[in-house]
Amino acid sequence: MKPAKDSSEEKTKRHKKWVACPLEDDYFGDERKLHRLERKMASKHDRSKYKKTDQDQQAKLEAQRTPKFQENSFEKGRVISIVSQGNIVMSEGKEILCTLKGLLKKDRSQAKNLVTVGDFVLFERTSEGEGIIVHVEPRNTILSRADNLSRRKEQLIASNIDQVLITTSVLTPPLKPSLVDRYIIAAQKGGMEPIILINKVDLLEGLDASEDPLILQEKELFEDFVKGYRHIGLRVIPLSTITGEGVEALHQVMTDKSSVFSGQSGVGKSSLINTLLGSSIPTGQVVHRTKKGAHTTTTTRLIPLAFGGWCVDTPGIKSFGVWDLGKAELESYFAEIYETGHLCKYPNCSHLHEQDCAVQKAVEEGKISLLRYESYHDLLYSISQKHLRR
Ligand SMILES: Nc1nc2c(ncn2[C@@H]2O[C@H](COP(=O)(O)OP(=O)(O)OP(=O)(O)O)[C@@H](O)[C@H]2O)c(=O)[nH]1
Ligand SMILES: [Mg+2]
Ligand SMILES: [Zn+2]
Repeated sequence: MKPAKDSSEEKTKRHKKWVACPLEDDYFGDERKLHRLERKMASKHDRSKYKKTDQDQQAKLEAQRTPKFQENSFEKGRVISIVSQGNIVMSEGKEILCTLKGLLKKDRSQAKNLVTVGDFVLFERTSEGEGIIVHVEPRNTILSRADNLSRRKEQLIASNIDQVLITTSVLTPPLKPSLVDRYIIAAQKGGMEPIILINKVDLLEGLDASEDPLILQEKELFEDFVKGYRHIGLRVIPLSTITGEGVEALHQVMTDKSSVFSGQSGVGKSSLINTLLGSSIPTGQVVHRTKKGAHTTTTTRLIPLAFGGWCVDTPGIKSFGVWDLGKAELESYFAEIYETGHLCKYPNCSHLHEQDCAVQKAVEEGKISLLRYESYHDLLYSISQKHLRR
């Protein structure tokens, strides 16, 4: 997402756009209720365009929202974690527990959380260890997703970050290319570089690995994935916290950068951070039956790196829907498919079953990754279904 766009029209539009993820626990809201809500919102915004009193009110709010910097009564800091008691702001090496100034809360219609980890803020100190956030600096980059429950709001994960370390694993939990593609899009939309980490590769090499059909199948998927995603210029790092494979490469990638680890529960985000930093963040077991993690990390936290830079550990996500994604935009994130599509016989070719489809031909010839092709259709399907899934 680009930094906050403020026009009321833009805000109304936002409420309509999200792309569901098939992994999500199904939640189907009441469509009629939603339409009512949307109409109400639209009329509210329309009125404010015309009524002078509303305009004055808006201007007054805006003025109150922007603190008077020349007064110098505010201190600068960075939100490093959000806990149930409030926001932890790091300022000059100290942690200050901050609440949000009431006026900032009025923006809540736009995003589920108003302040996110990584935000640079101004705060007013109320006591030695406590304060009130009065202003959030414009964000350079932002990682967000469609809010899990209402799906009408944007959920901010972290801000002012250089790169998203899309963390995945093999076997427990298994590699899911279409989830990776959702992350790639979210990272690029938010202005960050996506880097793919595939953890637990040790599980593909064990003694039983050559006989177990499940492991052989996953290994083939892993190899196709690495080849296909590197082919389109993405960085893919196979890793293992057990053998140490890839850890040095990860160290280099993270040095002097801000990175956010994000991915499903149980893939080993906290384990990787512990291996890199020698820290002891709690890690959890993967449930044998479901091959899912136990949601061990519960709060997002920005951690300073002794070798330069920052990293963010995040709780494992249950689902990941890309916020505000349309069909035309989706194509731009699958450039290899879009460009080859110009050669198809039919201009509006869906690349699914048509004759003389250049995309299907390229997939058969191995020029376009089958995994990327499947992801593309999966996302396209989600976009077309979004009105049903609200
Ligand atoms: N075989 C193998 N297991 C690993 C590796 N890295 C981590 N694990 C195990 O995977 C499990 C989950 O690790 P965590 O670091 O808690 O995973 P997480 O992604 O932080 O999970 P959440 O905090 O729930 O989101 C733990 O039992 C780790 O010991 C690895 O490279 N190989
Ligand atoms: Mg964790
Ligand atoms: Zn085609």
